[in-house]
This record gives sequence, C-alpha cells and structure tokens, in this order.
Amino acid sequence: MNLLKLLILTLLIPFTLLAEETKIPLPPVPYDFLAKKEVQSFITMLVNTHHFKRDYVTSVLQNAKLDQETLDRYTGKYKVGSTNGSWERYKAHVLDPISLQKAKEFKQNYFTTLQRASREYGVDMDYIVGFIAVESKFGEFTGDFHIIDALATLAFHKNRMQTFFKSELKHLFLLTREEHRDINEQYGSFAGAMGCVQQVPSVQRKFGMDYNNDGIKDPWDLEDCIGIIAKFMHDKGWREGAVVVVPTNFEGTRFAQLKTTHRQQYAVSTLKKHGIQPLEPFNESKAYLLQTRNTTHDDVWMAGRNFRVLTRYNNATTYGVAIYLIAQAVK
Ligand SMILES: [Ca+2]
Repeated sequence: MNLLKLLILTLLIPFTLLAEETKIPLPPVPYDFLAKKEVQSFITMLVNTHHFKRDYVTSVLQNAKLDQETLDRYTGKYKVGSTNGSWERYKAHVLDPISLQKAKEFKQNYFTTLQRASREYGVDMDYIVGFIAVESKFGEFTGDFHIIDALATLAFHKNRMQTFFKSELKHLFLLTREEHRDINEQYGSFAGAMGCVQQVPSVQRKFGMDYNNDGIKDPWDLEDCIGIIAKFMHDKGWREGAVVVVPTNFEGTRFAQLKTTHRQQYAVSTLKKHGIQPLEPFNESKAYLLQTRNTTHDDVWMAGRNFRVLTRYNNATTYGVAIYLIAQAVK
C-alpha cells in the first residue's frame, strides 16, 4: 500500500481526539537499539542505498530512546484514531466559540497568502483554514514528542503499523539531511507527525514547501502550511466552488435505513426514493451518505466528491464535517 494512502487512512489524529486522554508522563528511557539485528540491516540499507555515513546513522540510533508511551498507542493500550466518541464531544473541542473566533482571525491575518494559494491551486480558502484549525488549532498543538525516539521505537518494536514506521524513520533521515535539520531536534506527535498540518516525514518530503519564500520548508510555519494544504487539495482533485457536504431532511433518532460511508456513493435519485433530500442546493448526481452520531440522535448528510478530498488527509467522517463547519463559519 502506498505510504501516503496509509497515512491518510489511519495515521493523522487531530489533536482534538487526544485531548481527553489523561497524559501519564512516561519519559523515554535508554535502550540498546543496536543490539537488534533488524536495526543493523536498517543501518546497512541507509548506508548502501542512500549513502549515509555508517557512523552517523549508528550514533543517532545509539542515542535514540525507547518511548513506551508512543508504543502503547499502537499496541492496543490507547484508543488511537477512534472517532467513537459522540459528535457533540468532538464538536465541543473543534467548533467551540473560541476556536471559531481564532479561525476568523487567522483568515483575516493570512488573507493575502490564502488568496494566493486559492488562486494558484484552484481551491477554496475557507477549507484551507478548516484543515489547519482541525490539525493543530493554527500551530497551537503540534506535539512535543521527540520524533527520533518515537519513530525508532515504532519502527523496531512490534505494532500494527511497524512497516509504515520503519519507512517513516528512513524518511526522517532523508528529510533532515535534505533540509539541513538536526535529526535529534525534531518534535511532533507520538506518530512522528510534525507542524501545523501534522505531516509525517514522507508527507513533508512530498508536500513540504517554502510558501513564504524565506528559504526554509518549515512544517511549523503557517504560511508554508497554507501552501502544503492547498497543493494537497489540488493534487487530490478538489474542484473549486463545488459542493462539499450538506445537511439532509432526516429528523429521526437513529439512522439505519441505508449504509452511511464516505467510500461509496449513491445516486441522488436513489436517496430521494428513500425519502432523503438535501436541505441546501446539491448539484451533483451522486452523493456520499454520511452520518454523525450524537448522544441521542444522528445527523445525516449528503456529500459531494470534494468531501472525499478532506477524508484523504484523515479518514474520518467527523474530521471532514468539522472542516466543512469551520469553512462555513469563516465564510
Ligand atoms: Ca518558509
């Protein structure tokens, strides 16, 4: 499976999903990575295929620590990437009045850059605002895990995404060499994602850019992140001005009439036969039928092809709907 796809499917967890966990301070501890045979093969691969100096890679991994907290998240001890919590709870974190006010201010303060990105990539600026809001609240929550420790731990200890993390560790070596950064001084999420839109190293290598022309592709720079997201949306097929998602006329408690998913579309005429109609203009002939789950009832939505672009970054309906709602709020 392609790495980007894997990332988009499972990895990037908006900080808001994690905010409720009680963080137990478990500092990373010294660990003998070099004693592992697979670490030695990894070093040899970096030396032979990517022309790193053996001494350098060895010393980086010798100093890397075991981060048990990050490992626990991928071995079933934490609920990672879960969107099982109620929609109200999610909304309370992402769409509270203070966050929406911040989003409006961000749009105002970065209007010129947003306008440039929107023009250059043919995407709607309000959705760029929504992405950066949900990913990091405009750079406020970008993670303070030591990335080399997190990725070395996840690359060389059994977990459900070990292959992916081994590849990301390789990309971390490549990225820091390409961008002249100290591999030991990179901080981010427990999964090695960094900056305002939480890119893992492979994504920063692919989408990272210097959108404010200061000579640095900086994942923590909000203007650079505007460029990254605009390019991502463009590359994934965003169509400017096209419908994203609209509420429907469903007013019951639980919706179980049809399967709801952002992976499969229905003909709008089929939905109509089932009594489901959009409450706002919906000018595409097919729609994804979506549901957000409140404590006592479901909201049912119809989504266009643009919605799929949002969920290519993070594969959760709530994620996409939250970005839409922020975009509406800053319009
Ligand atoms: Ca820059």
